Amino acid sequence: MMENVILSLGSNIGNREAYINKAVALLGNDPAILIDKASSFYETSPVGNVNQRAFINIALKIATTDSPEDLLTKIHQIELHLHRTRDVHWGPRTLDVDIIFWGDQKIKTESLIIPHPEAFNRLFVLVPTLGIVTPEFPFYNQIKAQIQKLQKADQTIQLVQKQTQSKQVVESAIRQILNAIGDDPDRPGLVETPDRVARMYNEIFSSEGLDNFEDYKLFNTKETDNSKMVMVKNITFYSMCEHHMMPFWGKAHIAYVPDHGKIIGLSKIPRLVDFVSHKLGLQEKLTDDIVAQMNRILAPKGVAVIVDSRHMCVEMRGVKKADSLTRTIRFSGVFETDQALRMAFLNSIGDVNGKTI
Ligand code: PH2
Ligand code: MG
Ligand code: MG
Repeated sequence: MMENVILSLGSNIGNREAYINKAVALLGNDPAILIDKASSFYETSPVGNVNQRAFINIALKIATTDSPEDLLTKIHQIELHLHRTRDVHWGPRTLDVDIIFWGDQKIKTESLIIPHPEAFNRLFVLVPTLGIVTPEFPFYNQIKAQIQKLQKADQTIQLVQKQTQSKQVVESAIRQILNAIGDDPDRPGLVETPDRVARMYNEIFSSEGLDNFEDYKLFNTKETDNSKMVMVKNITFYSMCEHHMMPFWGKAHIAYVPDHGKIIGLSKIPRLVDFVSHKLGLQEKLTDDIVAQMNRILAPKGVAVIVDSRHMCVEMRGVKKADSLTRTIRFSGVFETDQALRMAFLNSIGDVNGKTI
């Protein structure tokens, strides 16, 4: 039987909103889970005796055909996938998902107590929950009464205007910049510019606050030839430099030598390049990031990366060296030790001496 299940999600490490959005997306992707309603986002003071950053909390109403135990297993997988660690009890976490209510049922298993035993002591659970349940919900009155009581306690909870908030901040900042450079943000050509820039930033900085590339699939192949190099070259990227917030763009060439037959879907390598470029950075950092992510995901025998890039901050301002090219090269593992392999990589880019863009 389908029950209305209430989950509480919390995050207080890194890009908190992004972790929560990602968790909601992962839950929603599961064929046995239907997301019925998500609450607003709330910034909440940390409850418990650990000195830590404020949390972002939301409540989620889902319908599921899973048993509570099966849902809990899936939740743990999602937490793990989003780098949840359990070092400090009640300590900071990238993501915590708790099952709060399961319809009006009382459930006790080895790993679960529902309703969540702390639910009625936590404003960060009750306030978001009240926003997504109707008065028919079995615990509605109890939730409401308890919120009244707890509001006198020392827990703080503040509504975050999700999305609109950061977008509005960017828009008003762009208006200020337009004014400051001596233009008029209200003239016809500029009235829609702040909105456009804010939407563009949302797109080109979509990886801000996210440390790890997650959108990949690995395959295990029969280990036939371990020295085989896999290479994807000419991957176009566009990024923004952190010194001037000006574009740098070019091509990345990436090779790796698999270990134990572990390989990654080829289309995921360009996606990885998109991931590392969609944040403020530097070409050096972007190159290192590609190597680090490849090593983390695949633990291959070695990785080779060449990035060739043009930098607006060099060409359009300052020294104004149009057409200059910056090349960064990083080798790890067998590419460091095996000169023949290194040469094979350089030769197969098709351009050892000159530029590739
Ligand atoms: N989670 C905890 C401990 N303390 N405090 C807030 N504000 N939000 C949380 O999600 C939270 C907490 C343990 O799960
Ligand atoms: Mg919790
Ligand atoms: Mg938990």
